[in-house]
This record gives sequence, structure tokens and C-alpha cells, in this order.
Amino acid sequence: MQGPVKPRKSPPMPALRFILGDQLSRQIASLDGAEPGDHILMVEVEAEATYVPHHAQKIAFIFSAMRHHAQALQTAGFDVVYVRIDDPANTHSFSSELFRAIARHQPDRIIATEPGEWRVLDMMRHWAEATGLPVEIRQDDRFLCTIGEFAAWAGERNSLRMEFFYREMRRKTGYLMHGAEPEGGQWNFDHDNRQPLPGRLAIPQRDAPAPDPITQDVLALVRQRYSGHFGRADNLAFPVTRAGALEKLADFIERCLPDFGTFQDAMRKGEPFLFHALISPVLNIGLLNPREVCLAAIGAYEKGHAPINAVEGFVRQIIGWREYVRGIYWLKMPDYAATNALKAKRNLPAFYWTAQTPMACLRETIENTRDSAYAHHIQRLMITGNFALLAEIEPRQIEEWYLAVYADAYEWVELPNVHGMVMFADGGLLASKPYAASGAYINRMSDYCGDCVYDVKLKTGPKACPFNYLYWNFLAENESKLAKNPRMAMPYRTLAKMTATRRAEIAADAADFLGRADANSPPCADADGVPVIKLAQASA
Ligand code: FAD
Ligand code: DLZ
Ligand code: SF4
Repeated sequence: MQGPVKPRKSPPMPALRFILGDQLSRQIASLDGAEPGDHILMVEVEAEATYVPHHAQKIAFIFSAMRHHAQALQTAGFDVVYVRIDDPANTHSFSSELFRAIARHQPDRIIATEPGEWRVLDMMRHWAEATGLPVEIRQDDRFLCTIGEFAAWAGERNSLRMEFFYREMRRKTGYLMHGAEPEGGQWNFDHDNRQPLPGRLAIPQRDAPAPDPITQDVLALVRQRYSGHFGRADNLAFPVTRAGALEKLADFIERCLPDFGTFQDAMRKGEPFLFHALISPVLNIGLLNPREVCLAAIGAYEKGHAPINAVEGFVRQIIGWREYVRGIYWLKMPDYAATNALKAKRNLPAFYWTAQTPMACLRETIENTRDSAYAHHIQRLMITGNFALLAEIEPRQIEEWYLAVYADAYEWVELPNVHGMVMFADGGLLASKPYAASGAYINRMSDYCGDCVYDVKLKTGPKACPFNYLYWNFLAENESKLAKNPRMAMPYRTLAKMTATRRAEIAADAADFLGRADANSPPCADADGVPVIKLAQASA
């Protein structure tokens, strides 16, 4: 986009164009057709910083990226109205700041782009009535599949599995296609992936960008204003400008993509990033576009720099999973969030906020999360997610945790992943079976167990790995809901062969462990569902 276009003979009344903190693309739909005189509204507000207790680095990342983007828009000639969090006149919500801007700038209409969260769309739907102005909410064309297209695909299908959606997206985009046939003769190369890391394999080290003065100011502000939040705003692991994001992408393609597929599911102590792209935070706020990301990876394949299993696996995450979870979110919200198919109701243990647990895998994952507002996919799924599933944490509480602690978390992407993929709370709409696993899986895919006070080989007793008895306890407790699932047939056959004594030992160990976790687990929201911000977040 070139900035405001030349004035027409009789200029229209100015529009107010609202840009949210995760809409930081020059090509965002709400800037389309911007005229001189239009005002671009961007606001830092307390309501967004605290609707869940966001990680301090997530707040700093968004504020810094917003300030950089506002500066870039101003340089390009846009008239940006930017409200800072410490502006004494700030009224601290999207709606109240919109009303204040309307009073100051007297626009004749409001233009916005679809937000990433249902609660914000609900808010926007009241703007026309509240302001008396026309409100245009434009489609977010940063995504490759519109909400309407996904709904049409879902149609009357019985099964909404990602794999079928993904093939449609391959055909639609033409990515990794030879006419109607998939590149390499297969749609999916996962059988070549998912290998554990060989002990001596060197991992590329990833540098955090040095904070410029804007980021330094924001970090200081966040340290002072959000000191009770999880994590410390001492640096940011992610770039806050488009140029920085492009550099990050190029670095990933050059040094990590070739091994991305093979070691996608591996975990290693002291290595929070492995061969992952680290682009979700910048992708989700609009500093990168999913199309350019895929084309960069496909370009590396065409040059022979990266193999098909890596590139297909990567493209699948972007045009498959990422688009698919967004489609599911908008197809099923708002009712989706309220389901709880397994009726899980335990409070989130306090160690999710403190990392103070003797379980080495959980401690490492939560410490990684605390240190950089990031954990890679398999840590999210098979460590913190698997534990929440097996411990039968109330979905709303664990969802709030994921939404708060990751720099890339917005409800459109967090909720289907946590509610559907991890917690099976949608009863199998998204995943064909729960991703439940015992310690053996974690031991195979990581080196965490070597350092743990628990013994991954022991199934019961005080030294046994808690994932072992929690796994069988979960299956036993949910037998009536899961045993008929054909994909669960094998573990249920094993459970059926266990003696009553064995089952009693498992139940007793699980009850003892979970009882101790409960004793130390404050709820994450008060009785009215309002998030409790200052949980025990001490150990940063
Ligand atoms: P890579 O592993 O390098 O993958 C490349 C890209 O693929 C990611 O940047 C992301 O854009 C996309 N991607 C991969 N898997 C998924 C997926 N399951 N859903 C959507 N996009 C995907 N991703 C978020 O962006 N925000 C979230 O809030 C979020 N919450 C998650 C919660 C749970 C419980 C799980 C299991 C996954 C979650 N994910 C989320 C997906 C995934 O874990 C992250 O996208 C990924 O870890 C980001 O790191 P990366 O950029 O290094 O990803
Ligand atoms: C996450 C976030 C935070 C912490 N703060 C702001 C903010 O002050 N201003 C803003 O425009 N956006 C912020 N965001 C991102 C919004 O929460 C996000 O745009 C909505 O959830 C819709 O996806
Ligand atoms: Fe985690 Fe169990 Fe391994 Fe300890 S032994 S690191 S709790 S899987």
C-alpha cells in the first residue's frame, strides 16, 4: 500500500479507521482506500492488557510493535491517532476510546477489520447503535480461507478433520502441487518426521533482537505497570517490526527449515526453540503474511535447500492447521467455549504460574514459557497440555492460562488448540481422540526424564512418574465416554486386562498426587469469572 491516495475533487467526510494490536499490516483491509483526512485509530488499553493476565513480554511485544507500526504509518503519510497506555485521558477500552476519538475527530463512518476474538466482534457489533455512525467491518484477507469459505467447506460434513481441509487448501493455493497431484506423490510426509533428537546434534542458536529505544521504553513501562504479571519484561524474544520479522523468517529458512520436519516433535533440556520457526507472534499480529511464509519455504525446497518432509510439514502447519483452527473457532463460537465433554473440573495447579514442581518436563516447559512467552508445539501439546488433560483441569482455567502466557495467543488460535486438541472438551470435533500419553512418550521424545526426581519406568508408588498413573487413571475415569472410540481400543484393552488391585493402586496414587496439587491451586478466576491477575507468580 502506498499511503493515502490523491484527494478527489469533492473529498468525502473523513473515516475513522480502527487498527487493533494484532492488525499491524500495511495491507490490512481497514486501510484499503484510505483518503487524506481519514484518521487511523490505535489504542493501548488496560482492558486488553488485563482481560487475562497476559505475560509481561506479550504486553511489551504488542505495545512496542503497535508503536513501531504507528510510526511507519505516519512516515507513509497516514494521520494516526495513537493513545498510549499512560495517557491520563485514556479511558482504557476499545469502545470507550472509539467514542472519545469520534468526539474529537467527527468522522462520518467507522471502518474496522474482523477481529481475532469473538468478544471483540461482539463489542464491534454494538458500535453502530452506540455511535449513530455506519460501521463497516471488513473481511480479514490476511487469511487464505475466509470464515464463509470455511463454513461452506464444513457444510453438512459429519467429519471436520484437518487433513481433508488441508488438501482443499493445497488445491486452492497450488502450493506444492503438480496440477492435481501433490508434490512428491503424497499429501503428508509425517511418517518421515517425529524423530527424537540424536544426542550430539547441534541446535542453531537463536538471538533475541536488541531492543531499540521504543522497545526499551515499553519494557520499562511494562515492568512498572504490570509487575504482578507472569514473566519479566527484561527483553523480547521476537522482532517488533516488519523488517525484523522478515529477517527472522529468512534465518529460519536458512538454518532451521531443513531439519524442521524430522525433529518437529522432539524436546531437549535447555533448548527452547530447536528447529521451530518462532514466527507465530509476528505472523499473528500481521508483521508477516502466511502466503509469503509458505512461498519462502517452497522456494527453499525448489532450490534443493530443504527436503519435502520439512517443507510439506511446515506448509501444512500454516495453510492447514492455522487456517483450520480459525475456521473451527468462527464456525462454532460462542457456544464452542462453553462445552466440557469430559466434565473436567479441577483447578489449575499453582505451579503453572510458578514453575515450582519436581516434574522436570513440566518445570522446563513452564520455565521456557516464563522466560520468553514461547514454548514449542510439542511442549504445549504433550507436556502442559497432556498434564491438564490427564489431571482433568477445568477447560476454562487452562484456556485462560494459554491465552495469557504465549506471545502468539489470541482466542481464534488458542481456543481450538486447547479446548479441542488438548482438552477434548468439544467431544472430538477437532481431534479424533484425546492426545493422552504416559511418561514413556515424553521419555522417547526428550531428555527431560534423566534429571527428574521421578522414575519414568515406574508405574505406581511414590517414585513413579506421575504421567504414568495419571494416564491410566484418566482412561479409567473416562471409560464411559471414551472406550467406544475405535482409536482408543488398544489402551482400553490393556486397561481391561489390569487386575482390580492394579487399578486400585493407580487410583490411589492419582488421588494422592492430585490432592497435593489441589492443596496448592488457587482458582484463576473469581466466582464471577473475572480473572485473578496477581496469582502466585513468584519464581521469575
Ligand atoms: P512452528 O512449529 O515453527 O510452526 C510454524 C507455524 O505453523 C507456526 O508459527 C504457526 O503459525 C503454525 N502452526 C503450527 N501448529 C499450529 C496449530 N496447531 N494451530 C495454529 N497454527 C499452527 N499457536 C498460536 O499461534 N497461538 C496460540 O495461542 C497457540 N496455542 C496453542 C496451544 C496448544 C495447547 C497447542 C498444542 C498449540 C498451540 N498453538 C498456538 C500452535 C503452535 O504450538 C504454535 O503456533 C507454535 O508453537 C508457534 O511456534 P513457531 O512459530 O515456532 O511454530
Ligand atoms: C493482546 C493485546 C494487548 C495486550 N493489548 C492491546 C492493546 O492495548 N491494544 C490493542 O489494540 N490490542 C491489544 N492486544 C490485542 C487485542 O487483544 C486483539 O486485537 C484482540 O484480542 C482481537 O484479536
Ligand atoms: Fe516428566 Fe515423568 Fe519424565 Fe519426570 S519422569 S520428566 S514427570 S515424564
